[in-house]
Amino acid sequence: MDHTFVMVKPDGVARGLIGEIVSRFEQKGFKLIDGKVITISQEIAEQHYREHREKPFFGELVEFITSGPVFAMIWEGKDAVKNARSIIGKTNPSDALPGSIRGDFALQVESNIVHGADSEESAQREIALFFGK
Ligand code: DAT
Ligand code: MG
Repeated sequence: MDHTFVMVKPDGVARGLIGEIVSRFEQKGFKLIDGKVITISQEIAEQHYREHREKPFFGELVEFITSGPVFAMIWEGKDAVKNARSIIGKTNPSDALPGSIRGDFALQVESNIVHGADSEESAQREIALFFGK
């Protein structure tokens, strides 16, 4: 079975949306393999978002993701990466369809509630980074 890495970002945790987001993954048919509340260090944040290190928003992105606790998860299911991205919705909530998590709960790209790995390779790397497995 395929696995993917997902996390509720600090804005989602602060707004009390962990249960709602977990529930949507369960309803889709995913199986929760692991999950934990953590506060991400500067070093882990920079590694996690290293593909964006040259982007103008990198500093703010790292500051945001380290600003409070996140809920990190491993989900199992068919085409896990693709199906997780689909229920999460487009990066910019303005483009995310109603019915997707970002479409229903977010307005701004800087605080779009939830992260989902974007490829098999990223999923494996992120699971190793956050769960050491
Ligand atoms: P995703 O989270 O959908 O994989 P991404 O990897 O392109 O999107 O970007 C990572 C995060 O960076 C994204 O969830 C929110 C933030 N971000 C992306 N584009 C941005 C922009 N133009 N301005 C500010 N933040 C942005
Ligand atoms: Mg991404």
